Amino acid sequence: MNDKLALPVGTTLDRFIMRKQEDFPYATGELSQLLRDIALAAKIVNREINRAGLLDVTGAYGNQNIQGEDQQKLDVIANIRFIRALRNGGEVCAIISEEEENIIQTGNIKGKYVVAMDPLDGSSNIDVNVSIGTIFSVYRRTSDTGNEGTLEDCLQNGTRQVAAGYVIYGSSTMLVYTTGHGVNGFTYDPSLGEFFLSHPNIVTPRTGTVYSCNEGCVNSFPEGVKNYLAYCKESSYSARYIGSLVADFHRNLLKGGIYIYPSTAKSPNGKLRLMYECNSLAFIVEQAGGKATNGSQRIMELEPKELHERCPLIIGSTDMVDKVEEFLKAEVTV
Ligand code: AHM
Ligand code: MG
Repeated sequence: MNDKLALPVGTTLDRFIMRKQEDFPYATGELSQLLRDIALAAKIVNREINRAGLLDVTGAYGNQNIQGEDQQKLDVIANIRFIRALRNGGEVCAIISEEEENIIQTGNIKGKYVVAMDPLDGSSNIDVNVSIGTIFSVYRRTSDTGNEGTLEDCLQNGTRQVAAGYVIYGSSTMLVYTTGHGVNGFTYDPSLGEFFLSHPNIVTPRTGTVYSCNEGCVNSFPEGVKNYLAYCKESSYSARYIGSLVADFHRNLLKGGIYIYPSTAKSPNGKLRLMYECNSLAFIVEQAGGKATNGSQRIMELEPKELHERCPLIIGSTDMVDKVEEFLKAEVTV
């Protein structure tokens, strides 16, 4: 037999999840099912995004979310798709979403998990064919099963995540996730309708030469961040800012670099949301050997007080994040 005529297509996400489950003798398969539900929704959202320009689903929806931001039609569509997949899957009792003011009860009172998500991040890039993403975190509920999910179930700190991941809808679509045992990335093959393992065991470089932030707001950045940016320029680093967190994060994760969204005059607590964006990416970056802080505290140890709370985010290669913290400390002690 000449195997070279038909090379293997590789490991599918489903098979990978199943194999990983076998590593845990008491695993019941519920988390595996949940991850598969997310992958299914991601495929559907990927289809909607690919056809967006043809289906009149670009542009504003004509509504604002709880944060007063204009919702795009695709924000709303992605929100519906993920909620529906998780509700149908049955493993999740409650969902919190950047697009919804309150906890979404799925009706699956026996579900052991809650999910926090930003169904479509990078809204300003939706209409212009620039990469956008989905971000999610999974927590085990703390209340007893048999009842609806509670606020306490949803407001756990990032160290309690049992899984986290993102989907990047880019030049190719990828799903990257962790369950606390390293980070693995899967690339979507649209012709087969499957995600395949393409980036096993992602380890982020310890340092890098790329910094990502919205420098248009630099005048209201904290002094320590301004000083770090001056240091980046003196060091001839490259600036790369897509304005889609998932895309900027993904590039820096693979190549080394740092993403910074600090406090600004417009957003005194930063713009990004602790529960929907920061915790999930913090878990992933740490699992890949990187670091995430709000400037003085580890993101995953922040105790959330409300669903839609924001925090400054400094995330990426460990040495670079350490350097920003040094500059911020120097600012405080001067
Ligand atoms: P969104 O959740 O409303 O899409 O906002 C989050 C996005 C991030 O993806 C991105 O990094 C950031 O907002 C860009 O903000 P800015 O335009 O202020 O630089
Ligand atoms: Mg977002």
